[in-house]
Amino acid sequence: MSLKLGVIGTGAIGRDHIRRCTQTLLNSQVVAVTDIDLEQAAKVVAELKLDAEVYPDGQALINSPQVEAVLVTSWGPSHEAFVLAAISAGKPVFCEKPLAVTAAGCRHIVDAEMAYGKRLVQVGFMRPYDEGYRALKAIVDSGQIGEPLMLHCAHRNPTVGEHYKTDMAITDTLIHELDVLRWLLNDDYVSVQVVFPRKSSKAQAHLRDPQIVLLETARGTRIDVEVFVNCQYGYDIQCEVVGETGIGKLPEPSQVQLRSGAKLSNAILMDWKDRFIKAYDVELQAFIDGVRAGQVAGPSAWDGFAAAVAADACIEAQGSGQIVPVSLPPRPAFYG
Ligand code: NAI
Ligand code: ISE
Repeated sequence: MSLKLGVIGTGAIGRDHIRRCTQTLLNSQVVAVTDIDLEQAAKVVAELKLDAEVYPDGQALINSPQVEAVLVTSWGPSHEAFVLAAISAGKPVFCEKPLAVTAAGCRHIVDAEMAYGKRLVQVGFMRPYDEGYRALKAIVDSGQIGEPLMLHCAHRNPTVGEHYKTDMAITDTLIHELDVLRWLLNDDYVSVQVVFPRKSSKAQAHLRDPQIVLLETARGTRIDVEVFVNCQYGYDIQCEVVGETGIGKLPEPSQVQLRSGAKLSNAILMDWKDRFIKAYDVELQAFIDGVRAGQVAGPSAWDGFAAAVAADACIEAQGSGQIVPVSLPPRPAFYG
């Protein structure tokens, strides 16, 4: 039997996840959708030829007996309330990042899930499902490059809209690195600092871009992440791990190498949807399979909380320019 899904938010990623659940993945069916823009929700149902009902709001969708599991793909500030409502209804919920926009919001979800007594929440951190990051982690875990000492990373977008503010470089963009690098190193952050290089003339007037985030982990590994969201040339994710005896680097997405017009070139992707397309497929299939098997796994509410604690410290560091401690409480046994 297919898992009956309800989707809250039919914007860019909501639509993309609905498409993959109905056209690419196995054992799922989208039976319910909603959006604050109900016309848009209805349009998505028509365009993707779904046999799905449009619900008036997220709460009604979560409470519907037709819906067995929920995908939350609305704007970040609405996530906390929808995830808490799904937990109250005892329904598994896949929530896009960020789990909540503050660490306090994520903590509410962690507490509610622990009180429920069983994992219901998977956070949409897809990079741990990416083949390249998995291959890099296998190298780090094998000890082949010795202990990781330093990481040099970059998260670059061609451009962003006027709505994008300086703090979103942390909550919307860096949040992926805050999750995947903890997972890659099996370590937690203890401090952060944010420095601002010369501003790009291509950046929006109100936006400080680029930024460099400096992280230190409990084992003393130092990480620099360049966040540059108006780099113009492409969507480019870089991660290099410098170990004691060698260096491991995230592979480039596979592209045809082109010899033409007296040039040797590789295309660079422009869109995050294409860069991580397989990882999104694998993470959502894992959620569907996990729910059907009665065991939700993957990035947990605790991982969402840990990333948010570091994100809160980064926002403080953006304002102060100082080194800010990251104080993550011990992981509860509930989260393994
Ligand atoms: P978007 O703006 O294209 O779509 C969001 C949709 O949610 C809009 O249609 C909006 O009307 C709807 N919405 C907002 N509040 C709502 C509410 N209370 N109830 C119902 N619908 C509501 O945004 P996008 O890019 O699709 O992002 C959505 C979420 O997914 C964000 O949290 C974002 O950070 C995350 N995201 C994650 C990605 C990833 O790589 N894992 C990639 C892109 C987005
Ligand atoms: C977007 O919201 C995402 O989550 C993408 O994965 C990210 O790389 C991009 O920079 C964000 O805007």
